[in-house]
Amino acid sequence: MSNIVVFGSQWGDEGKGKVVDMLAEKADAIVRFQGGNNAGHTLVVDGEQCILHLIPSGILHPGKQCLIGNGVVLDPFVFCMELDKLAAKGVDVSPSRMMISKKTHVIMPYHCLMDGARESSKSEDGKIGTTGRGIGPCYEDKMNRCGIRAGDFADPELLRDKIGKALEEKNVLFKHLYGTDPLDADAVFAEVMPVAERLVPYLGDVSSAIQAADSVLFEGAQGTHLDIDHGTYPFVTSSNTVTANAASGSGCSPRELDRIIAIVKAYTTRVGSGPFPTEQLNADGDYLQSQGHEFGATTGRKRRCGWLDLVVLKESARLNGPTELAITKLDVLSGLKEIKLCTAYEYRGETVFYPPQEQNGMAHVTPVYETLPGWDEDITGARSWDDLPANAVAYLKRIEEITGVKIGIVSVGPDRVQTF
Ligand code: 2SA
Ligand code: GDP
Ligand code: MG
Repeated sequence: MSNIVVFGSQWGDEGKGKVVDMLAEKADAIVRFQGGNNAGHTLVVDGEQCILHLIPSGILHPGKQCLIGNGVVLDPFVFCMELDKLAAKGVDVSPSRMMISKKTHVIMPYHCLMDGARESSKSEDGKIGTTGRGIGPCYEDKMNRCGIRAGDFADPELLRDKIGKALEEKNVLFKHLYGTDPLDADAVFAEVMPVAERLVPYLGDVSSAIQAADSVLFEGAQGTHLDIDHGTYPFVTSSNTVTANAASGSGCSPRELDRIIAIVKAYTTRVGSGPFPTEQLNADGDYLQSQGHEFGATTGRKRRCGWLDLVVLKESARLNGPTELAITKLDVLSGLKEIKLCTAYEYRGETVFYPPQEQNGMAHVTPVYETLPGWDEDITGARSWDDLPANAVAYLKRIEEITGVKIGIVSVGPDRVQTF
């Protein structure tokens, strides 16, 4: 088997976790390469649900190596909690099968406070709607070259020194801009040290581990339109979510990426603020939300819902170069009389086929729809194309036709086996 990248082609929550879990059976190693515990990746095996935030979605397959790449931002408290939860279920989470890159940046308690303080200080229409997990502030420190890396956990003296330096500037902001109490470096150090010590045995060279494996699964988080460069800026996350980052976020060459799977939810959802051209603030949106159980897997927020947007998908195809599409949640569309597909936008008097690149351009487009007939049948038991109603097949074929990318995987329910 070759190396595979799995990425989200919309605004996240396309069902990446399920697909990664399914493909992990044939991989040697599964690696997260960006984002942090803002992610919520849901796996369902034999009817039992497991939501992972940091640990790669291959963990339920015994013996597979799970790697956290340098491009991730890791909250050590959440990592330890996730370890404990999995261990309690009898899953092996020992360092023999799990590794954190020494270069991975660490989300510190002050990053979470900063995330919350920033959001609270913004006006309603300026709020990003972050998950509040300290993701943005941690990436800021990385870019500002004052971040704490997982490797620093093995050197308490260095760690204490870096916490002190980081707080010099942050405490000014806390005190004078956000009106909160400044933090004491010794107290932060004392709070972090127990989890830091627990993480030391997991530290390693992820880049070399990838090189040594025969087949690696790269697990993307969030989605292409939340990408810091290519998403609906500023309503984006703080990392590159596109496939190119699978290489730099884990320490391998782009030439190692063989197969690229775009995860596409059969409709669109978005959680948090920002433009969403095909959003349906009506009975159709409510139907998708309730049938799809669309709630944030990390924060529990209700997800916004709307029709499938092929302009968004075509842009994702252009940016990520998928070799195939995996269509998920097709079953959720059952029962709709008609299904709409957005094929273009009207923007400033013109018909456009790619998202406008001006800030807020996406907030001023009008979707152009094609309407297809729906189907009534319950398709959760379908295990091949032949089991699908003709209208469901026609819907999928139209997606292939417009995106120009073949469908390789279809998912018709949350369980690992509800796939063909
Ligand atoms: P952040 O916290 O700085 O990354 O937030 C910035 C924006 O990115 C969005 N974002 C997400 N969107 C969809 N799913 C995500 N994961 C969770 C899930 C979300 C949840 O699996 O459902 O539980 O709310 C995710 N993570 C970040 C976020 O909503 C902001 O718009
Ligand atoms: P991720 O972040 O991309 O891994 O996706 P999430 O786990 O946040 O959200 C996807 C949700 O849809 C989860 O609750 C999954 O269990 C569920 N899911 C995945 N595939 C399917 C499917 O084909 N049908 C249905 N009904 N649910 C699915
Ligand atoms: Mg999710």
